[in-house]
Amino acid sequence: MAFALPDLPYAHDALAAHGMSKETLEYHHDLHHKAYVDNGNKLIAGTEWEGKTLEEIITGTYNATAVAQNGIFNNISQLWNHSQFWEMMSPTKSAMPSELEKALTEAFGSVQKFKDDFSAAGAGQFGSGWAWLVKDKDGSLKTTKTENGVNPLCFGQTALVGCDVWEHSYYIDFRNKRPAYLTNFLDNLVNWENVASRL
Ligand code: MN3
Repeated sequence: MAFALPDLPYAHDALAAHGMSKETLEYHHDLHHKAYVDNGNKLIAGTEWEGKTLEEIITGTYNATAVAQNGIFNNISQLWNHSQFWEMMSPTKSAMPSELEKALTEAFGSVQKFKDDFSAAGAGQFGSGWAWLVKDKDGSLKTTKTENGVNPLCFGQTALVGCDVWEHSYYIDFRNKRPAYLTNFLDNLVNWENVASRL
């Protein structure tokens, strides 16, 4: 069974009032995400990875030395990353569940310090990549940044929330202002109930 492009969990214009336009979601979901799905399916067809789960393919091809495996990793990890990303946002502003607020305060000192660290990770990622809040193997919460399609699964971590900092994710709405895009993501777009459910 080939992988399918998941539908957005909301309408294309549902996030427009919160800083992510219909045009961005049309390009980002319908074209960019779809391309990762189509290319990923094409690349795994007839290989040992056909029929495996996204998670198995991502962890199995991360850091692969063969060029063909790199192509599989890049596309399949981006397929997974974007499927998570849409679920991590909501058109309805949600209050942060208390268990998440408590965990962030314990790990970072305050929710605001977590947001500052997360934004700094995303702004400091040179070129394309992602900013993450992860639960590490020892259970601790950390902010990280990864390049291109690399994600927390590669390091045995759980992705709690991730923000796409490829230019295609923010250039239509924020032009070159990546820090403003990150601040808006944290303040207006994150579905904190989804994040808490990943704890
Ligand atoms: Mn993207």
